[in-house]
Amino acid sequence: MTTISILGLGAMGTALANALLDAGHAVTVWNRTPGKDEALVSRGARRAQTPAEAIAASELVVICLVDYAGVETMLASAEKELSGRVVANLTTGTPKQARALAAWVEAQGAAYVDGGIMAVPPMIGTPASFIFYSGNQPAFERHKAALEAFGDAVYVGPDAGAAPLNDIALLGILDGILSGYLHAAALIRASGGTAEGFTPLARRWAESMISLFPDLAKQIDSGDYRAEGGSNLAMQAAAMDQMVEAARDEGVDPVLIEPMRALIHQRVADGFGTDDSAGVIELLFLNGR
Ligand code: FVH
Repeated sequence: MTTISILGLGAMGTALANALLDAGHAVTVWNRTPGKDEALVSRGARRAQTPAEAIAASELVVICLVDYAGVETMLASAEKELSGRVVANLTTGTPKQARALAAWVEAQGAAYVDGGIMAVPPMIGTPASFIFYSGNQPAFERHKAALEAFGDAVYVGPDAGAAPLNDIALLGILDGILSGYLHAAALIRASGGTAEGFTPLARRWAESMISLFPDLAKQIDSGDYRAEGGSNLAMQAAAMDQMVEAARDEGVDPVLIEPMRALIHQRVADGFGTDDSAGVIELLFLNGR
């Protein structure tokens, strides 16, 4: 069993620390505001008074604060203790922030691994939880078994920015699904139905649409969006006009579906009306594909 320090005992940091204790590791904890460590200490965790003390206690240092600004300030206060440690930073951030922090941490003589947590606190340590990791691969491999106490550890490459990139990509899918479901449920509620009654059908539809991802991926990677017997964009532009009109008729603001409608119309206006909808992706690349 490894000795591991956890810095940041919010909802997520506390769940991570509990998962390590469940797995039998020796755990040292630190949190900026005192008092959040009581339950963990009563389970056997050791309390550190400062970030420097927590970092000095273990080779593997797991950080989970609310943002990178906090992480940077905290690590700067413990600069001297970093040499020889492995910093696994599971704080949500951007790829750019992760790369800059990785360079700084490695310049202090420590190894940097970034993490993107694809779970909410109650899921940590269950089979439903997975975490993207990127950055220093030897350091990741050395501590992979311990990190798996949190959930499946998925390494996505040596670029420290790769974990947050995958994290925000999947969060984009979450937002899309949530937007679609809220729009649909608003329509059902506004016309007297219940979200609960409608949800089994919504789920069936969502599952069959998700099964289209591999076909969409082939089109996106090849850049060949021809609709062969499928659903062309000109037809979809007309259908989206009806969806927007129907929403207003039923007393629902179409704000969540308007952006996609605008993109589909743009793609048709650009001369791609006979293509499939995956071609809309070409309008998203700010610097070319
Ligand atoms: N909770 C969730 O559902 C999501 C799931 C996916 C991943 N996120 C990310 O995890 C990071 C931490 O989230 P959290 O849920 O633990 O957040 P809080 O419960 O609000 O706790 C925040 C902790 O951060 C500490 N903190 C904030 N600023 C500083 C700072 N300048 N210096 C030191 N520590 C700081 C805060 O300390 P305190 O307020 O208790 O003193 C908490 O320990 C986050 O990136 C999510 O996006 C969670």
